[in-house]
Amino acid sequence: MHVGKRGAFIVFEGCDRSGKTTQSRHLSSVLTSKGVDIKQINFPDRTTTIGGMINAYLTNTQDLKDEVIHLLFSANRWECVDSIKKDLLAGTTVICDRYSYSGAAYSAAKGVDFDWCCAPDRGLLEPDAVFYLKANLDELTSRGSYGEERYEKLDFQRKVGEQFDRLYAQRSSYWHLLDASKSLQELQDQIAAVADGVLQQAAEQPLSTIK
Ligand code: 2DT
Repeated sequence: MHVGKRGAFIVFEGCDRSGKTTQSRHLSSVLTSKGVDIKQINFPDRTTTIGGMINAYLTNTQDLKDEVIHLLFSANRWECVDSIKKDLLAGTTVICDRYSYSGAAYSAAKGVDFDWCCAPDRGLLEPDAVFYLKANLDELTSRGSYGEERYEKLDFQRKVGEQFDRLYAQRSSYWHLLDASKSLQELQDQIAAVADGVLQQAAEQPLSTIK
C-alpha cells in the first residue's frame, strides 16, 4: 500500500477564452520544474465514446436535448473518477481544465434548473482548489471573435459568467477568484503563490466528494 502523501486536485474554471488552458498548462510546468509529479487533464475528455458524442454536439454535428447533453458531460467525468483517484492517492497532483462547475454553469445558463444540474455530479471527487478566471466579456471579445463551437457566443457567455459567479459565492472557501484581464505574468504569480499552500494542505487531508 502507498503510504506517501496524496497529490492535490486543482481545477481551472471560467468562460470560454478566459485563459484557463494557458494558466493550467503554465502551473503544470512550474510545479513539474519544482519536482512535483503532475498529470494534466481536461473535460470534456473527447477521446472516450461518450466524449465523441459530446464532440459531435459541440461541433453542431448533432443536436441533443439540454438534459441529455448535461448527463453526458457528467458521465464523461464519472468515467474518469477512478483514474483521477488512483493518481491522487499515488501522490500525483492532477490539474484539470474545466470540471463539474462548467457542467452546472453552461446548462443552468440555458435555463435548466440549477439544483438539477448539480445533482448528477454528487459523489465525484471534490477539488482541493478551483481557480476561477473571471472574465470581463467586453475585454475578451477584444482578443478576437469567438470560434465556431456551439457555446461561443457573447450573450450566452454572459449568462455562463453569472452562473459561475453563483457557484463561486457558494464555494468561496476553496475557490480562488482571479481577474482574467490581468497580465499573464500577474496571473501566473498569483496562481503559483496559492498553489504551494494548496499542495501542502491537500497532503494532510483525505479526499472528499461533492455533496
Ligand atoms: P472546451 O472548449 O474547454 O473543450 O469546452 N462544457 C464543458 C459544458 O457545457 N459542460 C461541461 O460539463 C463541460 C466540462 C464548455 C467545450 C465546451 O463544453 C462546455 C465549453
